[in-house]
Amino acid sequence: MSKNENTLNAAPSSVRTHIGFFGRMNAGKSSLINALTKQEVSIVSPQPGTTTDVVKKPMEIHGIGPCVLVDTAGFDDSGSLGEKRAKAARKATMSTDVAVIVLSGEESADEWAMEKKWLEDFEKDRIPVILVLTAADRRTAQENEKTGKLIRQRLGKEAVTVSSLTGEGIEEFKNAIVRAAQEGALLTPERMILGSLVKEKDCVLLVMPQDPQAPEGRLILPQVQTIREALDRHCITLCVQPEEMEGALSLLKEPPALVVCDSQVFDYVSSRCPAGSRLTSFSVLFAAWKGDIGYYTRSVKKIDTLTEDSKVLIAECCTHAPMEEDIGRVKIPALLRKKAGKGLRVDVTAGADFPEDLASYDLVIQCGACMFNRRYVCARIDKAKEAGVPMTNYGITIAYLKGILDKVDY
Ligand SMILES: Nc1nc2c(ncn2[C@@H]2O[C@H](COP(=O)(O)OP(=O)(O)OP(=O)(O)O)[C@@H](O)[C@H]2O)c(=O)[nH]1
Ligand code: SF4
Ligand SMILES: [Mg+2]
Repeated sequence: MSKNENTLNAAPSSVRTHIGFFGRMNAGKSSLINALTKQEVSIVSPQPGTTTDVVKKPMEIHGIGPCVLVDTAGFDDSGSLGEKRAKAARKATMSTDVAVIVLSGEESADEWAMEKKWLEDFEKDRIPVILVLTAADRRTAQENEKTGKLIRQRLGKEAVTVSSLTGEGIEEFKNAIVRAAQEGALLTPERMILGSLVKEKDCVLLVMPQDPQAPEGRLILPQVQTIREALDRHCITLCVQPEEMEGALSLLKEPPALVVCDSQVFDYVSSRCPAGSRLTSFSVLFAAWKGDIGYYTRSVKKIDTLTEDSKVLIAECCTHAPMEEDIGRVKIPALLRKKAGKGLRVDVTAGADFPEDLASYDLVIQCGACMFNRRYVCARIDKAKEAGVPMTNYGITIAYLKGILDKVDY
């Protein structure tokens, strides 16, 4: 988490539009970000390969709202270190909502072959792309027009011509970002966290244990986001710890429209949930909000056919995951082994490392991905689908193993 996000007021990264800047070394990616933000976000130099790691800059763009600008290393970076950097740039595409491909114009020698491939890959993933022809100040107006025409012919798409040095075209580029973000939102409409489970004036009871594992002095992000959405949607929003659940219910004239709880206390809450209330868990809500709930619920049935010879991958998005560590590394493996046998192999990955060779797994179980955006989780799901591997997540797995999945609404 960046320092900027670490304040209570900043929008979390998971809800920000991620705008990724891609292109060859020295194309002018970092300069373009600096020109857009009017700040020294990334180091710029004439030396190819200056940006060696992904650099993220949270900012607000009028018309989009909170977003993150993601600078990457050149995708043509070669040599063993270079390949690593190019791979990191490729990884950054997983969370990209809007892709900017920066062209210096010098790639015309090989007719923008690399850019064309990247453009096609983004389009295949339904990610809106903006082509930017930069360094306009280095060419005459006529030359810019000629290069723009060649790009259009070769890539089948108009480029915005800019100069990061003089600021020419930057405003037009900003407008192109706003249009692309809106286009992206239309291509993959997001449901709200509470989906269609509630309407205005409904009562929502949130059961949230604040045990020693909970962070000191604050609520975890899924809880904060759900409370905020329930308030925005003008629901009557009650928050309790499990011990106070029955007390809260006894104060109400009618059962709440919806009860949302933490997956650890599902049994407890489910046994006390009034018949007239819908019941769900934060993890299930976030699975539906962030991922492909249909694929998750179909995939979870794979658990029934796991044996001692099977291999399961537990995939956590963070390297530091105090809340979920216990669930992913201890609880779920224990529950699976109880069902499939002690020999069941369970691998755990943490952070951005999502194995390339998913095909060797019988099932992938993803964490709640609370810190990550929908695009990132969907990119992981697409990889699993491509490899023909079932993939589900923590909340769905626990609900299924406890036999309560059919009692859960989403
Ligand atoms: N004249 C001019 N020079 C530019 C422009 N944009 C970038 N440059 C120069 O091009 C060189 C490379 O710019 P960077 O922004 O570092 O390029 P990059 O794509 O981030 O490069 P890597 O991080 O090495 O992959 C620098 O010397 C910049 O000053 C521009 O619009 N006009
Ligand atoms: S659910 Fe995933 S993203 Fe959220 S804290 Fe745990 S490991 Fe990180
Ligand atoms: Mg750079």
